[in-house]
Amino acid sequence: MIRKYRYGNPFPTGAVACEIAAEKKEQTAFRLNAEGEFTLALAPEDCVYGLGEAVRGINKRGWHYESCNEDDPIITEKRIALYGAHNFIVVAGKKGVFGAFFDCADRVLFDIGYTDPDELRVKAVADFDLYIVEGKSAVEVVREFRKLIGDSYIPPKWAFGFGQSRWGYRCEADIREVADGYAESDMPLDMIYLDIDYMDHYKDFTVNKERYPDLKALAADMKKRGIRLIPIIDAGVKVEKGYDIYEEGVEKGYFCKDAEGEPYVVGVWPGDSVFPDVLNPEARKWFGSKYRILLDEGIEGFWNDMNEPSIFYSKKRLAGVLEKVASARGRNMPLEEYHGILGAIGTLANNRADYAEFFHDTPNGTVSHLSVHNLFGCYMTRAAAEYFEEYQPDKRYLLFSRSSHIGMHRYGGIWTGDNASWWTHLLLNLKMLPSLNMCGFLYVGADIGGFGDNTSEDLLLRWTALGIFTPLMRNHSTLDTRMQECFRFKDKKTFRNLLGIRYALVPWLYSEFVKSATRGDMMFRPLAFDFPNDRRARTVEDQLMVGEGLMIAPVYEQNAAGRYVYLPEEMKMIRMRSATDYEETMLSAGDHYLEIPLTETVFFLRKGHALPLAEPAKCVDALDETKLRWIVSGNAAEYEMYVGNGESKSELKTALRKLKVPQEKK
Ligand code: MIG
Repeated sequence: MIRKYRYGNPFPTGAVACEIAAEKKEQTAFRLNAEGEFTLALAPEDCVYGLGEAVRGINKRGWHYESCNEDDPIITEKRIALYGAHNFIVVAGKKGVFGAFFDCADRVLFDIGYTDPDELRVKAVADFDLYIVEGKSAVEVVREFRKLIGDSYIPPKWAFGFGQSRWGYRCEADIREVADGYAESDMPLDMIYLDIDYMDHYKDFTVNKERYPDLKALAADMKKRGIRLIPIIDAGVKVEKGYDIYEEGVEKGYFCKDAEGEPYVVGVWPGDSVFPDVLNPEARKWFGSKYRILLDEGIEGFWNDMNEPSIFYSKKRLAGVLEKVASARGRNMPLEEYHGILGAIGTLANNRADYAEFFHDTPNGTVSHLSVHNLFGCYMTRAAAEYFEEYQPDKRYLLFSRSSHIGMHRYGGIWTGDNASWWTHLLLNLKMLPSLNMCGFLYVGADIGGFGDNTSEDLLLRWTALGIFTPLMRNHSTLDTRMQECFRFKDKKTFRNLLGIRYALVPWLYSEFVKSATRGDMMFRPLAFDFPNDRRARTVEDQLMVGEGLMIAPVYEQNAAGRYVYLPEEMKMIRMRSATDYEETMLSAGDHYLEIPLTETVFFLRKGHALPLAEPAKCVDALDETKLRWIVSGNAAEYEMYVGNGESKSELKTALRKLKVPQEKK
């Protein structure tokens, strides 16, 4: 059951897929306090879940959050906002369970027992719709909510393979080195990502001909080897005379404009840049159609970046700072002034005052960017998805974005941005998964091994062992860090085995993904969602339920020989050295200390469930889903599997099979 309440005259975000009428009389569990906050008393046992991409726990209690999409690569516990605006929470506890979605284009503040440990406070800074979602369980509440926001994006099946990325691959030879490195080490690979250096001077939809003389031939050659090239697209379009996309956009008025109606210029990777006005349907259509330029080169997937949108500086603000610096030249500068200059430089990037300086032409009139800031990444990704739909209605493309808003889950996935090679970020990766799924984002993953800073072999091994289970499985790192491709490390055998396990699991992962997407389920769930009456399960922050009946408990600490795992009930433990070399052991309910060496992956299967395993292959297209081995836990009769090559949308209508499962091996 969902009830809608309207407060004021909100800007339509597009988050909701089916319109429902607003209630006349307000009747929610919240109270409105003098500060305009919606408050709710929290009992000690109440848990608050949700908020998608955010720092800290699976249970969000004890901190405050703000949806205010921001590009800041230092992701620590002190952050209150990351790249996405996912304003949905589920409160579960003493008085039952319900969900609340604050559908607001502007910022929403969530104080979840931070100011007052026993109180939840939510405040939207602009007009909004509030949806109250009821259901018997958290799983049911999420299902209802997902009906409201519409079906999640389903990528092609090959996107469930493994991808290698790095900001710093310079040219075709580097790409070939990566492909060869994986092939020679007998490790599978489905995607190599092209970061901003493939472009000509960071110009969207161009290719640097010196670095990539023939992208089309390279893409075709790679595809023969089972590898797709996935280029990045940035939000900022270079200001340059003669650059067709810039000139066309200016002529048609498709870029965001300043108060005088001139294209608003900021500095991002290409230097002076302008933003396509993706909230203007015509401009959105136009920008989306540009992806065609790369589709024509044989490209089948993209990642959208810098779309908070990120601003390094605005022209105006930079001019002011440069003036200050110039005026200090040759003078004995007082230290206060020096600090003032440093401070001013520090406020150049992503300054909210700059977001107030430009405007969008929307069907609802001209609006300040500031008031719809959180929608930009969502609408940029929507631009691409809507074009793909128009161009090849039945084909599935890979598409994911850094910035997002609920609603974008229908158009693409997300990766969780600039993490670092820190053990704490391995755990954060795990914690974000259920929260993202609640908000509709199913095709998700983090930069495995860590984006910033130097990884270590053990961190990459442990992280890859978690990544095996995430739909988007990509190893990505930044400039000037240690090279991070699996084949560059000493224990190649274990990397090969880990990737082999991933590929063996692809038929299962894909099936669980599609089922979750089409049924409104979460692929990753907190233990408490599957075991609502288990008090202990509510406190588990480092294990997750995955798909039907599986549980993961990765090792996330350096030099740990293993870890404690909590089993809410008797389960089968699967200890894998490789996709074909594993042991199955029943474990009783309760706490177990398990030794888990770097060379092993351990997971658990509830009784009554079966897990199909394919023979590992060098890429997803080469997997043979007719030859399956089964791991069976207890009495399981059948398994619902989605078969097929997963390239078309229509295929899904006839791809569901009920497979008979063999008897459990004892
Ligand atoms: O300012 O394209 O999060 O994945 O490698 C940095 C370069 C821009 C940020 C993305 C990251 C990507 C990087 N980008």
